[in-house]
Amino acid sequence: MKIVTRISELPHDVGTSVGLVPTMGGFHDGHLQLMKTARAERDLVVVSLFVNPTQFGPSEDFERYPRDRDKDAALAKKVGVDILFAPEVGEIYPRPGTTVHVPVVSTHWEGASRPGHFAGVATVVCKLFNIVRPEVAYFGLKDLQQCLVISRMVEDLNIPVRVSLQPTVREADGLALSSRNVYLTEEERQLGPLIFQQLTACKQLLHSSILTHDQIDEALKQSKVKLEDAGFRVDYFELIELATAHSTRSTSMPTALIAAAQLGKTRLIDNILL
Ligand code: PAJ
Repeated sequence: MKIVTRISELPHDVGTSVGLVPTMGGFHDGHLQLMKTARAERDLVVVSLFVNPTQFGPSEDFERYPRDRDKDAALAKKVGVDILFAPEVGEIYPRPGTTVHVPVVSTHWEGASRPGHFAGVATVVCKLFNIVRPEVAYFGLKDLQQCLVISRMVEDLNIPVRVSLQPTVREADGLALSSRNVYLTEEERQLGPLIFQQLTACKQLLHSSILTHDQIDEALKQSKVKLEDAGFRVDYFELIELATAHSTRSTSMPTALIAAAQLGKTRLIDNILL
């Protein structure tokens, strides 16, 4: 595996089918599963490792975000990654520049709680697509709204990349793997799986019979209350339609239940497709 920090050092016009896995490091099995899938499907696998400053708010964890390039490089090498692209901030952002704003799917949820977050994500991912020029780019459904934002950007801007969305990798008890799980205390770690339990319970309820709008409202509220009672500060627990990432009370089109909650100092997000 080659570690590359300069855009100019990346191979050009390799003529093979390139797979890109964009990441911010702190690799866990969720990241590694994306790399393994890319490895199985593509000739050349490029993983980007870049803690992107533009997607962090001023009071967020950019400075303390887990960074261990050597450890990440060893893990990536083990799963057969060809190139680890780990640029410095100045390589990606040599000056304040053009930004990408994705409408509709960016506005609510993570977009509302973290102003500017999705513009930062869309801008860096658009740049990575143009820098690496992959045939396929792999993303995890763990960050469902991010998947919707990137898919919409690719469609709207006619970017010649296929976006491949991969299932969420979980701990045995249901907690979605996340680089931020390292922030959880032991007690918080025990509580963590309750988010996925509530998402699953709510999904079962929605599938068990045709519910009225009021009954769906009530089911969402109950899940929220259960999480709050356990000690979470719930940001949202919602039913959304995938086309717009806006709330819905109908399950006749593709939808998902999405949740975000603060546990101590850590913000956890999760979702389940219906
Ligand atoms: P990061 O949080 O490092 O995640 C990199 C990729 O791993 C994303 O596609 C994310 O959805 C996926 N991922 C994280 N946890 C996962 C899990 N438990 N199961 C499956 N996939 C998982 O997401 C980002 O970085 C950044 O926003 C990025 C897209 C790299 C732009 O900076």
